[in-house]
Amino acid sequence: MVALGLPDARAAQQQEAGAPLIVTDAWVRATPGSDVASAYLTLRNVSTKPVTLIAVDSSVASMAMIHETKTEGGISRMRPHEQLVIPPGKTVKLEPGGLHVMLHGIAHPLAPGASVPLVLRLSNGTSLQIVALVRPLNAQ
Ligand SMILES: [Cu+2]
Repeated sequence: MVALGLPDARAAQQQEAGAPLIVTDAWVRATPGSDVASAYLTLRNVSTKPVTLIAVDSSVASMAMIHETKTEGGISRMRPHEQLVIPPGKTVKLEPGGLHVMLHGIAHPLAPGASVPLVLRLSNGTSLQIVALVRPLNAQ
């Protein structure tokens, strides 16, 4: 399990041994004056079966959803992305301009350097607890 509150990006990589997913580079964009934030992470499926991410929770947000940003006709829109399937041996990146975890109803502003706990719920009934680090508003 994860030791929450570690002031280090490596905290995001601490998880149960034998988990089918390796999560790296988990971060959240700082939210000055907003109760909504985007979280980004890299998911690598190290198992031999597809892994399906069905939901995300965070104790700092009242709701978290997987979103996808798509640009159509020059207009950028976000849509809920119900399930995220990571094929065996593949890596899926949630990054700015594409897939992300939308955190809604954030109780306190997230300042750069803060830690955000995330729980990734998988379709096999297991979940992964990770920690994302808050990066400045202009982080890429
Ligand atoms: Cu979004």
